[in-house]
Amino acid sequence: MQDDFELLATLRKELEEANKQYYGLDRPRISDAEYDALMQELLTLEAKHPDWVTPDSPTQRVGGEVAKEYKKVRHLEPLLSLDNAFAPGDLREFDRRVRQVAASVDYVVELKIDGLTVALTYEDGLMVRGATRGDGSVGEDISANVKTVGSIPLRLNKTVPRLSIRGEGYMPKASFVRLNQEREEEGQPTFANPRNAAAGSLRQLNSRITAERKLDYFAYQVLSANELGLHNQIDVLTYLKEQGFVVNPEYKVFSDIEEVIRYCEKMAAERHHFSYDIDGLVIKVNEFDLQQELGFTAKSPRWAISYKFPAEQVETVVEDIILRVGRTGVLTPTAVLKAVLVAGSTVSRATLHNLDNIREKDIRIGDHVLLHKAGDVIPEVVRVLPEKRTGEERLFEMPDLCPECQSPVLREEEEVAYRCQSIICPAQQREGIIHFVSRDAMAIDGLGPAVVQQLLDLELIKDAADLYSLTFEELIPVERMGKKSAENLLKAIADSKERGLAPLVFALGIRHTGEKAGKVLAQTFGSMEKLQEATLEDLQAIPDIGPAMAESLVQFFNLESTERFLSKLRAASVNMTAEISTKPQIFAGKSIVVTGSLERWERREIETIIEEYGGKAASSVSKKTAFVVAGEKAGSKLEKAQNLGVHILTEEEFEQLIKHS
Ligand code: 3BD
Repeated sequence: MQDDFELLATLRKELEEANKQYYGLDRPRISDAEYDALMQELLTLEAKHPDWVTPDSPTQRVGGEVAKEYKKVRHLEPLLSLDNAFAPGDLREFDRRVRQVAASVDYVVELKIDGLTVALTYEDGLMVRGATRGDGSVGEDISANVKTVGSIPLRLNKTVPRLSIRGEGYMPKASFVRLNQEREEEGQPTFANPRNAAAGSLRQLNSRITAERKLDYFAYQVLSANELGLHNQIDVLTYLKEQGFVVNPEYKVFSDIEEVIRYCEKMAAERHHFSYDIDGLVIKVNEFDLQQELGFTAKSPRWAISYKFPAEQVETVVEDIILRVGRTGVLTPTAVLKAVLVAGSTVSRATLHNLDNIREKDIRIGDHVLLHKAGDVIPEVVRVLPEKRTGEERLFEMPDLCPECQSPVLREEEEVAYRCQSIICPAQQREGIIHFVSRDAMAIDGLGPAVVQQLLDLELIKDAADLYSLTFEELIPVERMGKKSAENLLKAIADSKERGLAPLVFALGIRHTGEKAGKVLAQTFGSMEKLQEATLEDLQAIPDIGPAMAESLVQFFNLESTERFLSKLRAASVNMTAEISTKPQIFAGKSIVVTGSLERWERREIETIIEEYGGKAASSVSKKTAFVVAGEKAGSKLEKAQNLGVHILTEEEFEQLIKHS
């Protein structure tokens, strides 16, 4: 009992620490896989002792609560709107009105994140509610979903009786791109931009889906800030950071509107460089006293204004519509465009998603269209310019046969996608191999789409399993493959054999079975054999596995081609077990830093050893470092360890330690 309780506390601390590092400036010291393993352990422990579950436990972030509908909640204070400025002149006008009240003024300029307002309430230091904006007075209670957002603290660093926060929930561009890719592969409709994707995710009735969507949050407002001894917006941002919120770091203070304008223009030019969408900046009078004096119009403060970037849309011509065949056989229509510059890069292709989208927007070959980038990344046709039609434009039709293998193409019920029905379609096989080697799957570096295509063309491989029998001599004739890159590629292929079961299950590209599912299945079954033997009932009994996924898993493992493929992997001694370390966990909970050049091990090897024995291989020395292993020519890290009084081991000493454990 006592042991369990101590373990529980340790696990929570580690997870909270990792989470803080992830959202703070530090690089996380533990990997995603280690994070998942700790989380799993904590979940198991809490299942054993349900009365130990607290509202701020990291497990409360994994989601799982399924609501039928959202409760309405009245905001303590209504959410305000903002006046818009579209040109420097509008900002000078705003400044003039402010200066009628005060001769000197400081402005805080913040990026305007293109997400959605989320209001948070904390009581006695704990998050008790998250709500959407709604109509400004009444929003929806989305607490279960908000808890899955890692950058929102479940507990404040300093307890106060009550705290109301406002900020912007958003989806980073990378998450958006990935989500849409997955949805396109699955034949589901895609989101138009990260804001819609974030809104859709936050309004999920099943909070586990929200948890998978990787949302983020920037806080910018505190209600009743005066009562907390805060006197201006800079105080607010500082306070929010102290309390554990993430504040967008790009804010600046200026006392001259011309400086504000210059900063706005600078940010407008750099708007595409951020990892999240911004649609402008917000300019706020810093001092609360002056804010109060300026007051409000009907619904927006006179002390703040938003400077909106013009929407970036450019005109171009759809020269052709071609089809791309994806890994799951989905045919995605793509527009071939007259090349244009948009949102910082030249674009000559745009996904048209599916036939419904083409028909809805009535896009025809030869049309003049307006183009933008969804989430600043994905080129997309906004609308057609019908006034520019000549009558020469041609309607696009889905073919009856796959353009790559001439097998029948069918649209499945309740799907927007058309799929090639063949299971031996070369395009599907190529895309399947590209997926197999991708970063979250088998992580084989140096094997891009072009090389995969060549390996197929040269008949060096027929499927991904053939990669494991490639030789150096075979690789040399591949275009642009030097000796060094051939060696590196072979090493990467060999290394991938030890990726373990979870990435391998994901790499197989089973329908509905994503990266997360790979982890769950690996955790549950421990080996490919066990997973292959699982019945539909076994799979449906797993909380994270939905009926569609269970169905497609059984189908997949019943295929003779699956058995053949897995046998080839087995023959190549690809590890098909979930790694369970058999080593004594002597470094459990310890953070160890390796520095200098070593004689006995490669850097990666010693780090693996540390992890096998339960420790964390950290990159920087702090008071929390258990010890440092120092090799030849160790520099500043060794010095820091000496200064902090951290224990220092030689390579020999480290070796003795593990030998005698
Ligand atoms: C941001 C109001 C004030 C507290 C009112 C000054 C209008 C969306 O990054 N500050 C920000 C951001 C939004 C803000 C304020 N600071 N209001 C701010 C904001 N850094 N996006 N907004 N909003 C939030 C809105 N949203 C939907 C419909 C109508 N208005």
